[in-house]
Amino acid sequence: MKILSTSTLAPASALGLAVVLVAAGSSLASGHGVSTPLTHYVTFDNSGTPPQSWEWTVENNGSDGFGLDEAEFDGGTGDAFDDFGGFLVDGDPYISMHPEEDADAALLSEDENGDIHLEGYVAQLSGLDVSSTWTFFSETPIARSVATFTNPGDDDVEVVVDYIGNLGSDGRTQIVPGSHDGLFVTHDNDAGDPVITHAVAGPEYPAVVEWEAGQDDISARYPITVPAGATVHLLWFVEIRDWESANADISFEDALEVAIAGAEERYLAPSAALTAGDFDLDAVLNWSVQGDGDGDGGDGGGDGGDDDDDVDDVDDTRSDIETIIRPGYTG
Ligand SMILES: [Ca+2]
Ligand SMILES: [Ca+2]
Ligand SMILES: [Ca+2]
Ligand SMILES: [Ca+2]
Repeated sequence: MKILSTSTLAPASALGLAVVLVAAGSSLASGHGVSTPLTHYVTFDNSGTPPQSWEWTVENNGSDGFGLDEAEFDGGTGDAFDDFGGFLVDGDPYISMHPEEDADAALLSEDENGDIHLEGYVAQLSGLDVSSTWTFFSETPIARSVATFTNPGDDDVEVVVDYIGNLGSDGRTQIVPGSHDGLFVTHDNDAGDPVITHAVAGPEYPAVVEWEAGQDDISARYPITVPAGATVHLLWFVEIRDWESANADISFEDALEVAIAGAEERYLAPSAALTAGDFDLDAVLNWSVQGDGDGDGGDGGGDGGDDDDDVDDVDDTRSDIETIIRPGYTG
């Protein structure tokens, strides 16, 4: 059972899971997105064992784009981010604005799994129709963003997309590389912020990671080509992990170890559950997620189950992907 509220944290349900949405003036309709103003708070309250609740805050972060303002565990570690996970197209931030009201807003919906989606409104950037959808999973503190680029024109369009963000770990930031450069874990060296898993590209799309201790900015760069008339996507995951709190009986060191192991398990080949959504998996440029599972579970939007045959229109652009993560990004 999901409990929705526009004001305060709802009590945990008998089934142990509740989700609370806090956004002034918003309401939630099942099956259809409803426009909601930003800043938007998405809180999941899981009263399982151990009980845990966490909150994501989403907004238009100015020059850092439509992304996370913050994420934290109730009664646990906090300050995961200081504006994070937005993206730039040729240097211009993607911002979600209500088309008529010219105000910060996004479309809010909840799916049958209790996962929450915040779909940004389309903006025109570099000749492309650009949007972004954030998904917050109800079972695990994982956020996914899917950027969508549609080329309405008659000529191919080449752009550079920068996924950017700043971490709450500030000057204590440490990075632990995963098995490939699109996968890594960041932490604040035992100072009280959540351990964060970042997945910015699949193993088939090796990234160049550069990092210096003490830098808390992340940027991953994707030069992409959007063929005339085509739609392509970039996909990113970020996961927060609590440690040594009232609801997390795990040491910092163990949390870090679990985060690294979990990163390999979850994001080398993301599951159908993690990639479900109303977008074409075959058109994802920075991950090989088509053919995931048995071929029909990877797309909850109903248009991905039969797409394994039509990858040709975007496959050529994949070789253009080069991911660079560099410290010291200043926006
Ligand atoms: Ca902010
Ligand atoms: Ca913060
Ligand atoms: Ca901090
Ligand atoms: Ca910071």
